[in-house]
Amino acid sequence: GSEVKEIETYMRENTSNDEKTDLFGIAKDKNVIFVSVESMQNFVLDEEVNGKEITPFMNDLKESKDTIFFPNFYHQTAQGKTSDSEFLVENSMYPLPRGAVYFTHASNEYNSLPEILNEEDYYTSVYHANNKSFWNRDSMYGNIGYDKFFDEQSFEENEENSFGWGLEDKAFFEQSIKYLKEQDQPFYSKFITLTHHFPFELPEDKANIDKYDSNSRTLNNYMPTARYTDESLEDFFQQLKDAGLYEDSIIVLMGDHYGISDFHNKAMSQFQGKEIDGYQHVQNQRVPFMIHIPGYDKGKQYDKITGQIDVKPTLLHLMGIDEGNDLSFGTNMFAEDRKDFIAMRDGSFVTDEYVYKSEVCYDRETGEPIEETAEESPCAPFQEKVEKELGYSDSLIYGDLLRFYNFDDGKHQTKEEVEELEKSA
Ligand code: GP9
Ligand code: MN
Repeated sequence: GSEVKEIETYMRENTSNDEKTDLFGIAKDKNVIFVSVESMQNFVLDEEVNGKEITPFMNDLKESKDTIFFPNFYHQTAQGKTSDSEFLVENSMYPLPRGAVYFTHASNEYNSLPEILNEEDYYTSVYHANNKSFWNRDSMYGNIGYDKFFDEQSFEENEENSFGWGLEDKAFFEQSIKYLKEQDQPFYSKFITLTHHFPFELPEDKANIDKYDSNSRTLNNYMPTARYTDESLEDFFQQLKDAGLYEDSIIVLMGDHYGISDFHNKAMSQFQGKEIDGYQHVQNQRVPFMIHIPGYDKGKQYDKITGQIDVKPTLLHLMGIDEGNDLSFGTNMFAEDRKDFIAMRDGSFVTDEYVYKSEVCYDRETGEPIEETAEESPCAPFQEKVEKELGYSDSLIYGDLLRFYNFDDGKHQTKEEVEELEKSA
């Protein structure tokens, strides 16, 4: 009881989201189409292989007058990979330091995005052409209130349209439209792509750019599959227009996590033309995050630091839904007054001025390590805050502490009261 009180107080003081900006409610009553783009990292944006753009569609989309783009948006996932990114977005809590929270704590009490949206009369669904129990999604989705999961059984796979992990993204989007059209509106629908996944294999006749040429087969393969998925997104936008769904929707694109690990640093350093030290490693954890609002016309790029932890309060803000008694570790990306760090699950972090990784504090602007002096490192105060926040998130999950907090009235419940409620339910 007292622990959840302490954590709630911390969240109210450091990560509350009641500031209203001009964008509050801009997506009110619109459909939200959220696309989780498998393994997509920012380092391919605006880059080429043999004179051909890797991601021409996303390159244009981020510059569109109808798009808000956050180039300094970081993934914050750990071993739970895609499922960790889903957990971050749905709950604005951190995934666990070990294991996948989707497996280990799927029946906890949460106040997840789909549950909040259901109360606001949204229809909520997930589209993903994989086995429904992968990452224990079927259990978790049921617990956090999705109305429907269109898993691989909703799709038709054949020799032509599947390889590697299964149904290819182009067929996945194309086949989804018929279901999407039938959904009650407004809806919140999450799409999880799959083709651009390790080991990034693609039949040659589906590749429209060359592989990269380095000592890493993985990085080499990464380029044509990134291009393939970029093309599938372009097709999807067109399909949404053709189906008459585009105008009444906002479309959010987010990379779920890195696809290129540190094993490929040599090849990455060749591609990026710089050494991959701790600083560059952290910078490479940036993944695409764009909010496309048809007809918005005031699109721009926000350079501030943001992360997956911030997505839930940001979406609720755009949808015009008050924070009320909700709790989150993230802060609305549009707010002036925001928490001043983005924490990674391994304890590294980014602030306006610093990047911290493996006990080195780097100047964020120059990428140079800050000279050791007798004085305390400027990263030290942030290090403490990051540890505290990650620890609080872990405590909530390990102890299933949100059971003791009533999201309807913001009051705390004793163990006895919770047991009474559970009995009567
Ligand atoms: C599997 C897909 C990929 O369903 O989400 O999982 P990942 O390996 O990226 O976590
Ligand atoms: Mn993934």
